[in-house]
Amino acid sequence: MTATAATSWAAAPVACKAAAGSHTGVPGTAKERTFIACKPDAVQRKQVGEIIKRFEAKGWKLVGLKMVHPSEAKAASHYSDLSTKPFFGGLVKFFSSGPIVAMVWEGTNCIKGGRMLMGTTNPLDSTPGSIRGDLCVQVGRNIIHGSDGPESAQAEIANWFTPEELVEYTTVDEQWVMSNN
Ligand code: IDP
Ligand code: MG
Repeated sequence: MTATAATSWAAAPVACKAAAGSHTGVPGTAKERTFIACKPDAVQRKQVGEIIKRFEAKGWKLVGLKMVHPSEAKAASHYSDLSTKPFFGGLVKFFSSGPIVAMVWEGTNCIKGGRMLMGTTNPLDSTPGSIRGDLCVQVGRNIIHGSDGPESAQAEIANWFTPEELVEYTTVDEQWVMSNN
């Protein structure tokens, strides 16, 4: 029997510590962060893995994740900018109707790019290939939330995650995703 040499990757340490500085990210840089949530319909329809797969495949990095069953008050505060809309009551009831998967993703252009991956608010207008374009048909059941700009990203990350709940680490493929010529 031939002895197998120890592989260097197996022993390679992975840096993993609480994010230094602001845990809400630095918009416009590779440290940009966005808040993404799989809504209650995504959890019930078992589309959480599909959503995560698409963000991973793009090249962004998952730096925070938890399952939460939001209270009505939490749902209302998350959607407070829509409080005057006629659908606000239904939206709050729906968003607090079951568990969601709350996440923070990190990487270049993840706020705007994340919105493009999601597709437009109304799935009937969402491009095929986008998450909403491929997986849903109803605006009130559009399975995913994503921050719509740098300010909302920072506010939403702070509203859902403490600094201790987010991690800073390096993945082995990062140079292949991030390098340029
Ligand atoms: P977004 O999720 O694409 O950012 P927003 O305008 O922020 O869209 O609206 C938040 C959520 O409210 C939407 O994702 C959708 O589920 C719901 N919503 C938006 N417009 C309507 C509507 O006209 N009827 C019912 N629900 C709506
Ligand atoms: Mg929005």
